[in-house]
Amino acid sequence: MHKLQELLFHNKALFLALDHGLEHGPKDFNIQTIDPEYVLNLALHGKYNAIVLQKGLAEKYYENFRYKVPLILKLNGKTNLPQNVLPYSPQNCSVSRAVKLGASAIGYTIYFGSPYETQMLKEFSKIQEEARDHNMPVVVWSYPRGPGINDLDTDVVAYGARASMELGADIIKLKYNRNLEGFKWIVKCAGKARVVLSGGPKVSTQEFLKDVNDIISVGAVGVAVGRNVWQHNKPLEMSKALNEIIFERKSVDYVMRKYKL
Ligand code: FBP
Repeated sequence: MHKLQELLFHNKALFLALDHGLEHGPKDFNIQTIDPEYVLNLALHGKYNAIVLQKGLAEKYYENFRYKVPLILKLNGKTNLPQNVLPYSPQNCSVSRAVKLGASAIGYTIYFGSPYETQMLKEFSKIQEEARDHNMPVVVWSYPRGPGINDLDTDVVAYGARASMELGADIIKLKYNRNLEGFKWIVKCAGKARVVLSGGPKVSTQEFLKDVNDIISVGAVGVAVGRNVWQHNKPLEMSKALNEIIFERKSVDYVMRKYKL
């Protein structure tokens, strides 16, 4: 059984996200992480369930990792240049292209509550059905966003989780507002879809590992993380620590001591 399919049975997930060049621009990277091969090697040696890439990175860098690290191909994306702050993330790749590139799952961001929601839901419904035809899991970046939306309000996050599940997501990537009771409800709202934490901007090691540990304790299956790992000064140790917290349920104190984080 494929590693990513396995996760749907074992309920544990550790994904490494590398789509920031498009979403945020190269400012998130340093001289090492600007090289996608460096981050792909981290995904391999850090034993991630999958790497998240946009089409162009997959075309140019994924071939050597194809049978080693499963790929979640992101099918939409946008820049955050000042003129482009509108919450619409257009599709830039098809499911059949994702299959050709060796993807094991596809990813799509939905900005629930955005003035472009209708357009995005139309795109997504087609993608979701095509993914079903190819037997590929569907990962939704559930990011409520737009005028008047507080994307960290528990009810708003829960609405996004429920809507994603009802629209056919298998895995839902969402933000955590550090309200653990609220997160328990969010996981319930996602039903049989699995919930993974979206990493967010870099915070202290202890804060991040605690967040991961907390959300797992209330039913999330893991994390889809980018900056909190590859911006860390010990990214491999951080990956090992995450592995032990998620897959072995080791404590935060234990892994921090073990890996000198
Ligand atoms: P991080 O762990 O670095 O936050 O990555 C998760 C992610 O969803 C990326 O996949 C994506 O590029 C980025 O965050 C989008 O974040 P935002 O839209 O909040 O700027």
